[in-house]
Order: sequence, then structure tokens, then C-alpha cells
Amino acid sequence: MPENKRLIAKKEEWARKGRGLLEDGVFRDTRQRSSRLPPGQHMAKGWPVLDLGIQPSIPLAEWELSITGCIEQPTVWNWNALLEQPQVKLVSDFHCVTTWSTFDNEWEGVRFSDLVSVVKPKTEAAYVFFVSYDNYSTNLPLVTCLDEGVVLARTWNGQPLSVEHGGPLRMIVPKVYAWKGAKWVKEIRFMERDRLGYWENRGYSNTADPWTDDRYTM
Ligand SMILES: Nc1nc2c(c(=O)[nH]1)N[C@H]1C(S)=C(S)[C@@H](COP(=O)(O)O)O[C@H]1N2
Ligand SMILES: [Mo]
Repeated sequence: MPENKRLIAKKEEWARKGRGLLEDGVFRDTRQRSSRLPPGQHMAKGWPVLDLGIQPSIPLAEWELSITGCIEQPTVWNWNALLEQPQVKLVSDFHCVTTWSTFDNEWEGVRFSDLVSVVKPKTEAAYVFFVSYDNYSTNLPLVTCLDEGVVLARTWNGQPLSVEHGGPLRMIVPKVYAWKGAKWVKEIRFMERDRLGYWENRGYSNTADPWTDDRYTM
């Protein structure tokens, strides 16, 4: 039998037997988790820095975070108020759209869902818009922000977050590409409707799923 016919026959046999399906016949997208590295990503050497050319340095005594928009309790936290919130430590991987990833980052700070319990979004609130001290912005659906790994991080691996990496406080959203995590976050605005941020307005995907290579709007 010619080679290609042999292969076609094999594939027909595999299709009959459901090769690749799990024993229970349930389809699972195992492709997504066969590697810890999402498609097209490589392990970074160290932790690269990405910004718009400005690294705002905000003294803790002057630092404020405003939580605004479609919420019952508009809130402004200074540094002490932030420290009075419940603090958590969470470990996650970090994936930049420029193809580098880092593993096992330990973040300490305030879980986004704990912030939500304080400010109480109205039922219409469905999106969140982030504005930073360097005027960067980014946006996320509120449901994405409620994932348990989402944190307003003030430390990285036990050290205060450095200015170049977004200190004193930045957003970490492990399930999406890292541009959706605002460094030097200044305002968190809850909204009824979505509004695109800095990179989302410049061709980056609004869903930003590293596991489906969802980098740009085509
Ligand atoms: N405020 C602000 N946040 C930002 C950015 C920025 O330029 N300004 N860059 C984003 C991008 S593109 C990435 S990949 C990550 C990089 O974080 P790092 O510099 O700590 O690696 O921050 C994101 N958050
Ligand atoms: Mo990025």
C-alpha cells in the first residue's frame, strides 16, 4: 500500500476509535494544559520591564487609589487604608504578549473580590476600567476581575513591588496577557458598558487569552 494511503487508513481507524479522546468520551481541550507555557511563549530571563517610557514614582504618603463609577460606596484609599484591608498571598504565572512568561510569582496585596465587597458594585456594573499614574489605561469584564487569582499587588516574592514593575500598587490578572494588569494603578472605575484601554485601542485583543494565542484584533 502506498505510504499516503496507509496514513489515511490509519487516520480513519483513529477516527473510528476516537483516538485522542479520553476514556469517558468527554472532549477536553487538553491542548491548553499540556504545557504550562501558553502557545508561542518562552520563559523570560529575569523579569523584563515594559512601560510607555514613564515610570511614575509616587511617595506612599501621597499615594491614593480612587474607586469610582457604578458602585454603592465610592472609596478613596490611602496607603494605610489599603493595609487595613485583608491581605492575601497568591502565586501565579505572568504572560506578556511580546512572548515572554515568568512562573511562580508570589504576590501579596488585596484580592480584587475583597475590594468589590467594600465598594459594592451596582447590579448594572459589568466592566472595569483602570487608569494609572502614567495615564496608561486598560479594561476588563467584571467577572474576569472576580477570578480568585486577581490581586492588587504591593509585593513580589516578599519584597515591596519596585517602581519599574508598577509599585507601590499594580493589578495582577493571571488569566489574561499582562498588558491588562495596570501598573501604578490610580483609579478603578466600574462601568455598565465596556471602554477600550490604551493597548486595546491600538489593536490588542480585548479578550487577551494566552491559552488561545489571542493577542491582537485581526
Ligand atoms: N501603567 C502601566 N501599566 C502597564 C503598562 C504600562 O505601560 N503602564 N504596560 C503593560 C504591559 S504591556 C505589560 S507586559 C506589563 C509589564 O509589567 P512589567 O513591566 O512589570 O513586566 O505591564 C502592563 N501594565
Ligand atoms: Mo506587554
